[in-house]
Amino acid sequence: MQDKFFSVRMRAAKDASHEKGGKHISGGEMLATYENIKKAMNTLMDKALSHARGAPDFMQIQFEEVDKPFHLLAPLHIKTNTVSNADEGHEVAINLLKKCGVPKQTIDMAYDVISQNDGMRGAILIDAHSGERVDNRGKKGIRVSRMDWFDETFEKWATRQNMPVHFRVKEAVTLATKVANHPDTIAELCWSDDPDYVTGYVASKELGYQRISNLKEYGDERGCRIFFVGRSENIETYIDYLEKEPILLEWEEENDTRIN
Ligand code: WAQ
Ligand code: MG
Repeated sequence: MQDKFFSVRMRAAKDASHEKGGKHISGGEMLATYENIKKAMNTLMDKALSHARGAPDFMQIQFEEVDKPFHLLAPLHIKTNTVSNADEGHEVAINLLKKCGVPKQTIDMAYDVISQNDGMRGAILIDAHSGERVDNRGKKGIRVSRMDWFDETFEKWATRQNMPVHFRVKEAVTLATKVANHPDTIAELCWSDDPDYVTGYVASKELGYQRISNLKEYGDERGCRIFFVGRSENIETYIDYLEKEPILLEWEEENDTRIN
C-alpha cells in the first residue's frame, strides 16, 4: 500500500494577486508525504521569495491530500542542442517541432499566440492540426500539477547525465515527462520567463527532452509553454490528466540503456 501523499502548490504575484491583475512571479508544485509537507512548503516559499522576476507581494501556498494512486514514469531521454544565439535556437526548435509532426502553419500560429500572451502563469494548449488555441483559460493557462521527482534519484540521474543538479532542471524534466507521456501530446515548446535563464527545450515521447541552449536574450521576461495536442475532442480529459493525475519520476541506472 502506498503512503498518503499530498499535493503542495504555490503561486506568487507582484502589485496585486493574479486575480486582480498582478504580475506573475513564480509558481510551483510538489508531492510530499505528510512528514515532508513543511519541507516542500519551504522549498516553494524560497523559490518565490528570491525570484529574478521580482519580489512578490502576494503568495498562496496550499496542500491537499491526493486521493488517487500515483504512476511512476522514467524521465525523458536528454539531448542537448548547443546554439550560439536565440535565432539559431528557434530554428532548431522549429525543426524539432516539425519532426514531431506539427505543421509549419501551426508553428507560425503558435509563435503569434506567444507574442500576444505575455505574463502567463500556465501553459497554452494548441491543436496541432488547426493551430487554434483550445484551452479557454486566458492568462492563467493550464497549470500542470501533482508531479515530482524525489531529490535522491534526481541527483543521481543529473550527475550521470551531466545535467545541472538544479531544482529548475528537476521541475522542467518532471513536467515535460508527465506531459509527453499522454498519448494526445504531440510536442511541447518551452522557455523560461525568468530574465536570467535562456535555455529552453522541445519535448516529445519520441524525441525526448531536447534542450536548446538559447531561446531568448538575457534580461527578457517573456517565457513560453505550449502543448501541441493531437486530438482536441477530449480536451477536458486531457486537462484533467495534466492537473490531477499524480506522477512521480523514478530512475534506475541499470535500466537506462539507451545511448544518445
Ligand atoms: N504548468 C504549466 N505551465 C507552467 C508550469 C506548470 N506547472 N510551470 C511553469 N509554466 C509556464 C508558465 O507560463 C511560465 O511562465 C513558463 O511556463 C516558464 O516557466 O536547463 O524554468 O518555470 O533544461 O520559468 C527549461 C530549461 C526551463 C531547463 C523552463 O520555466 C533546462 C523554466 P519557468
Ligand atoms: Mg519562471
